[in-house]
Amino acid sequence: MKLASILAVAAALATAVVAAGPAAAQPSSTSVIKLTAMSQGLMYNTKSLHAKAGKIKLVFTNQSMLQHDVRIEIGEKEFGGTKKITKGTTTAYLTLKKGKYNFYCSVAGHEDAGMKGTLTVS
Ligand SMILES: [Cu+2]
Repeated sequence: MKLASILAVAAALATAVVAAGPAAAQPSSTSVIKLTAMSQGLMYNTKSLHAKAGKIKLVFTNQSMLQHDVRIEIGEKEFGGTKKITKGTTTAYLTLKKGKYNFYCSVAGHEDAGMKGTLTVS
């Protein structure tokens, strides 16, 4: 093989290596929503949450010594939510389509006391 041919092959190989380089990082499509139950009173820190349709990470912080959770529903249809916790943070994953959902605390009496709001998924 002549030197010119060897160089041509080497150049082709170098190009191939560059082209095969590391794949672009997958963009994360999970939207994160955060909700906090206040330390005093039966209330969350907001009445309205927004998320993008698809996979949703729900991060719930309970600042109270009282037990709370967050459940997601439309009417009486449940779409999931967190477990009940006292002071601390817990995470739940949901997969939701576009729509208007209600979030609420499932501990007896808490929803009626005001622990509820609207989750808009768009
Ligand atoms: Cu509660």
